[in-house]
Amino acid sequence: MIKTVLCDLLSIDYPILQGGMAWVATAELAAAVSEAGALGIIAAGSASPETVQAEIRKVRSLTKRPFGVNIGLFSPHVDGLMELVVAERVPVITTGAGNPGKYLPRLKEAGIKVIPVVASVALAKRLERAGVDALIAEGMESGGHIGEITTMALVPQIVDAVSIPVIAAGGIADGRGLAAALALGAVGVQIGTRFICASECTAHTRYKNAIIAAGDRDTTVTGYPGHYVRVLRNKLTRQYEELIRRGATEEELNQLGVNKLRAAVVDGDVIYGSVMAGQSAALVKKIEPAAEIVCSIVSEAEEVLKRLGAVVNG
Ligand code: TUI
Repeated sequence: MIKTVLCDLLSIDYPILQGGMAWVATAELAAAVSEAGALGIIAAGSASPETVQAEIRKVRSLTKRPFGVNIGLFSPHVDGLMELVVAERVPVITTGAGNPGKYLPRLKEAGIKVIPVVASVALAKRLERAGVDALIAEGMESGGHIGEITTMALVPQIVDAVSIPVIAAGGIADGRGLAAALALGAVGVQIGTRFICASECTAHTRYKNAIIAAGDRDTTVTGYPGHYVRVLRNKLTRQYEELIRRGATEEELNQLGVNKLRAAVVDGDVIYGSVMAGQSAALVKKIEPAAEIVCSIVSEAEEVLKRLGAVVNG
């Protein structure tokens, strides 16, 4: 049994959070992950507060266990979403792609656990001072919007810089990754890509199959400093590279990405859509229930840690 302070902090059985992936992390996936004893998370993405409220109520109809909501600071609805999680008494929120500092007093007053994703030591220190409950240190192996430091290098630096619990993310898909994260000083992991391939995840089957088919070199990073996005290579990424060669402006590059994540996740357009996935895609082998993903990660991590214990003692 792997229990850490994260299990007590969030009232969960296993120290695993499901990534808050826009369009992918719906009520169905979040409820299945929470039912399995990890923390399921609904991603607000760019949805309206009304839409997210319906998702929160759906999760509550599917599970009595704790769950979270992920709010990206890029959302045009960020103020309304923060009000919504307070009104709905959501137990946990994670944030991404920015600094949630100005919302913290209101969230803490409402008793919400706040766990921002950070990609740098500087922001980790600032948010610890501002009073967040824990941090997700996300390496550039992750899918979607990423920073510039790898998980292996970032996690121990953030662990050394703060006294609050640190959760590792980026490149983790199995029990070996969980064991490694614990070795780096993290108290748990956030996993995105593997949960896309959960049976309960409503993402299009072509999206899931693209992840399963991916090999070690099949992701690429598009964007420009401050706006890097990791996706599976396809015709969209080749069009993007062509625009870069022609010296396109940031505005033209952004234009190419508009609505492309939805096209991939909802319509299954894995050719011209934005198939966000982490480097761990190559570790994902099949579509299976969220409970089996959680159980196999935990039991594999237990085996790895036992084996490593024997290496030291034997
Ligand atoms: O947020 C993510 N991953 C995402 S969001 C997303 S939707 C989107 N699509 C296209 C463009 C932009 C967004 C897809 N994937 N992960 C969490 C994360 N946060 N990764 C990196 C960061 C981050 C970066 C800078 C967090 C804070 C930060 O701080 C900047 C500052 O204000 O200091």
